[in-house]
Amino acid sequence: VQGPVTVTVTGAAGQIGYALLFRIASGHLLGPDVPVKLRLLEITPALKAAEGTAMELADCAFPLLQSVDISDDPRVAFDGANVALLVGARPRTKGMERGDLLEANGGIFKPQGEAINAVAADDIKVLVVGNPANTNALIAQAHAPDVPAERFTAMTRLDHNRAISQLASKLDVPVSAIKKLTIWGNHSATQYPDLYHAEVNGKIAAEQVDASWLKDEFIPTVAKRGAAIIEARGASSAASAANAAIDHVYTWVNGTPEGDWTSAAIPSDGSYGVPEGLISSFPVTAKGGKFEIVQGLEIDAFSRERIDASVQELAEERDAVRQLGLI
Ligand code: NAX
Repeated sequence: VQGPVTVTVTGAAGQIGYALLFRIASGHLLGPDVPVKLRLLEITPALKAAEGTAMELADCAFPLLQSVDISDDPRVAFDGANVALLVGARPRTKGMERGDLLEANGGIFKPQGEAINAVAADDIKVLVVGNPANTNALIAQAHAPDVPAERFTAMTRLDHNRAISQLASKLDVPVSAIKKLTIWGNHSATQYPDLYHAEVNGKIAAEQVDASWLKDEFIPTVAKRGAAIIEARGASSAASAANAAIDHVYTWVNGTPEGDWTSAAIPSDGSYGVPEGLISSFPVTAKGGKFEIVQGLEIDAFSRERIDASVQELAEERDAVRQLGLI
């Protein structure tokens, strides 16, 4: 029997937080036998709302949930954390330039990185969900020099799951028939969902769809799905984002199945021409609590162009935060 795992969730009173916490507490993040201690980090004005969520968590009487603590101080909230889900971020508001957005998020992810460095457990694993997720992860990582760089990751699992679902629906197959899908690059509109290595019942997906569907429908539908959800729901993706965060961490801790891989934004080691250090999405396997980039895939000209465009955007974001002194 494993001891309790301390999980810190930032932005805990937000809509993703509300969809996420109950699933963590019921054992979906780590497994059905792993007790959990929750730490919720919120900004001061949202502490009361976080208390309300904590009351509801108590009312679920989850057998695995050992404690819930709430704080507005990162040094308290990340103390002893084994897993950190960085969900709270500063959204882009009207008239905000990219520089303003990056700077505002620097004000959040720099102190959080410092606190993780100072007080988190030695085995801390960090998933950044709050946008711009890849670059926010880079900022946090830059301020946690004592934590191995590969422990900082950003979420493209929602894009991955969206792509699987779109493909399954197009080919009228169950989602379980689809393997080896990859999201490359940034969690943004430039992301590249790759069907040239994905398999449907063991056959290459790109060979089973029209080239025009792949290029003109599939890729933009996946990339713009977030906007379509906002249009329909009147609010951004919450339960599906929480579900993807659960999937990301569960896979990281418990491994990928044989014969399959997943997508996660992790620090590049230079693979596939992605500059070392950029936190970019790759095809990854997980084993023994570590992600590894799938090696040796052939990249055709169509894919190369799209991967390069998204990676270029990541490099520009990195340069912008560097100029702002955030990394
Ligand atoms: P909400 O606005 O509902 O909640 C955000 C919460 O974060 C708020 O309660 C706020 O008080 C809190 N917060 C702000 N600054 C904080 C700080 N310094 N410390 C702790 N908490 C802080 O947003 P929600 O819909 O939950 O989305 C959260 C983030 O996820 C956004 O940045 C959003 O863009 C991002 N998303 C990322 C996705 C991905 O695939 N990577 C998809 C879904 C989502 O859009």
